[in-house]
Amino acid sequence: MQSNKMKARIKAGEPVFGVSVMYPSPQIVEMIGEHGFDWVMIDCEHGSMSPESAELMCLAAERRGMTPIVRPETNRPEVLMRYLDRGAMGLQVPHVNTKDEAIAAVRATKYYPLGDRGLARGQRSTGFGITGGSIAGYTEWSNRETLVCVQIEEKEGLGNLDQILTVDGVDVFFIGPTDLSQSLGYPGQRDHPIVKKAIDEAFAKIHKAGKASGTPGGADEVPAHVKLGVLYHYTHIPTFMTYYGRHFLKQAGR
Ligand code: 3PY
Ligand code: MG
Repeated sequence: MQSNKMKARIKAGEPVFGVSVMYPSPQIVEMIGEHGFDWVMIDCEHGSMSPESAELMCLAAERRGMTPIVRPETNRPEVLMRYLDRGAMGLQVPHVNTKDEAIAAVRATKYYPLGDRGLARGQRSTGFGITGGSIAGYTEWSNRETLVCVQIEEKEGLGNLDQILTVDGVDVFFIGPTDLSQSLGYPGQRDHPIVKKAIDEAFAKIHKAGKASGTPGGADEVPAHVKLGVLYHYTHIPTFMTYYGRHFLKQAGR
């Protein structure tokens, strides 16, 4: 059973860099690994992912030494378990708006005594039960190594941030600028002064509480995020394509 290198780095206060993929492709995950990224976010909330594809992409991430984190479509125990059992080493849970919702995400991710994730023997995450290790050893390992990230991306979540920050077992408090901009009444305008102020204040609160923060960002934004102390970063596959596609066509004279 492997250790979660990405979680260890965040705990040590070091930034980690990943790429989100919302299309079913283990090969794209492998290419991301060849670039040297720390982790991959397998996005089952948006895009066209199936649980079967997510499982193969978890395998591809492991094969290339990256941590597979899945974003489930919703914060429900049976959905979270579906990805953990298939090999996700952590979950990035969308639209967490209250303390109770954050507690529910932790409890669905962890086994006794930290939670009540459904326990079984034969799935990938237990090594299919083949090596015959103790169940107690497995649950301790899983509770220790599995990462929980909650997304604060609505006005309601921002309003409840102080309470959400008190929840034990959350490793990363993530600010989702796109949904937040919509929830604040400025869809897609993450640089609108009102949206920016809300995001800056949220980061300040998270850091003041001594907790790790996360947010997505492209190459132009990541230096400022690192400087601010954000630890959990990712960019998107379409961003890779946009940059090089534009560059190529410009070079070609279009
Ligand atoms: C958002 O910005 O809404 C996100 O969910 C980030 O991926
Ligand atoms: Mg979102």
